[in-house]
Amino acid sequence: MLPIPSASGNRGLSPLPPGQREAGRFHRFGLWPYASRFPRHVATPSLDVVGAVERPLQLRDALSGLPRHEIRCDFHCVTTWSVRNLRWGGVRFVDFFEHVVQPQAAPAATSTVVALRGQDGARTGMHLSDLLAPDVLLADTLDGAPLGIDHGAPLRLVAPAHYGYKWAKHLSRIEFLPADTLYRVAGWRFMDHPRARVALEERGRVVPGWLLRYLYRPLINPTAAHFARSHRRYQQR
Ligand SMILES: Nc1nc2c(c(=O)[nH]1)N[C@H]1C(S)=C(S)[C@@H](COP(=O)(O)O)O[C@H]1N2
Ligand SMILES: [Mo]
Repeated sequence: MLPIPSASGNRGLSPLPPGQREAGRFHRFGLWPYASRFPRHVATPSLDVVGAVERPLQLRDALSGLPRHEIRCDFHCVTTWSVRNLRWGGVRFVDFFEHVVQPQAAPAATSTVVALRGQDGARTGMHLSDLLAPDVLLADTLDGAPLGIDHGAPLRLVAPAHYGYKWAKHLSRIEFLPADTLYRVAGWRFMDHPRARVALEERGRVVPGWLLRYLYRPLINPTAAHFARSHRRYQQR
């Protein structure tokens, strides 16, 4: 298991990024409607690779055969709460891309945007160049244990330099798109910045990041409570 240094820093080493505050716990979180949508397949991290590729893939176990890594990093939700020093395990996206996607699927060279979709139907997208950063993981463990339903089982993206809404949970499909394609997003488009870099406070489109801080903060407690309630109901089924 190879540790990867993270740009986002660990406890005590760096101040929180602009506008962020440390939360007491790692909430289950997201857009309201997704609170009660849960993945159907949790046994293995299966993943479809589609879009501008020569050969679409339906992988039963996306991480198999690839080198495993661990990373310690902070998590920053766009609504301004952060948790520090989480330990994620999985496979680097860049390794998955170079050893599986490129040889098997052969994505078009013009495809520089990747749409990410979860089993719950949540959608976002990232620049391929951001996904290829050395600290981006396809993660299946958190703090040494298998990823739970609350934090994205069976597979989620971990992208330390980007806001939490890019960390697709229950990841089930990645779609290669030409650079100028508008991928579908969960929620309203203004809420999804194409890069969403935490250090630059790219919280959303059009509306400046510092202003979104104040619009989002009142939503944190009710949203976290709603997600926790839905999760409890799911566990009691
Ligand atoms: N599939 C899926 N991925 C998702 C979401 C979601 O609702 N569904 N919410 C996003 C948002 S807005 C945040 S802040 C983080 C929250 O991750 P957590 O629930 O592990 O804290 O997941 C992101 N990834
Ligand atoms: Mo979020």
